[in-house]
Amino acid sequence: MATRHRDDTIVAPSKIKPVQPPMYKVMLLNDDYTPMDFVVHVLQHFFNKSHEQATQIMLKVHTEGRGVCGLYPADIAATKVAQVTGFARQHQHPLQCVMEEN
Ligand code: TYC
Repeated sequence: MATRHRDDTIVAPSKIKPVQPPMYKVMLLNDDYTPMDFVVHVLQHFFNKSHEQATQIMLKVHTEGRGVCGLYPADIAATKVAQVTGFARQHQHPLQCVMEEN
């Protein structure tokens, strides 16, 4: 619908469709050494999951090999990957966090 401004300027509706940025899945990969409670903590702290959601995702990764933690634009996904990887290495865990175009 056209918008009439206070000075009577009429602005036609834009025909430009907003382009959605490409989204990336941030995923955790399973390994044999990272403690389960550490993975649950990571999911709560970096991906804002409840303890219950985090536990479900952790168990999915543990049994299926990988699991999605969230869907983000490229720059935010890359930041999550770097933060999780850095946090895991600080604690001497081999946990792998990767991103993949959706
Ligand atoms: N497999 C690990 C264990 O048995 C737990 C684990 C879950 C590790 C998820 C990584 O992304 C992961 N301690």
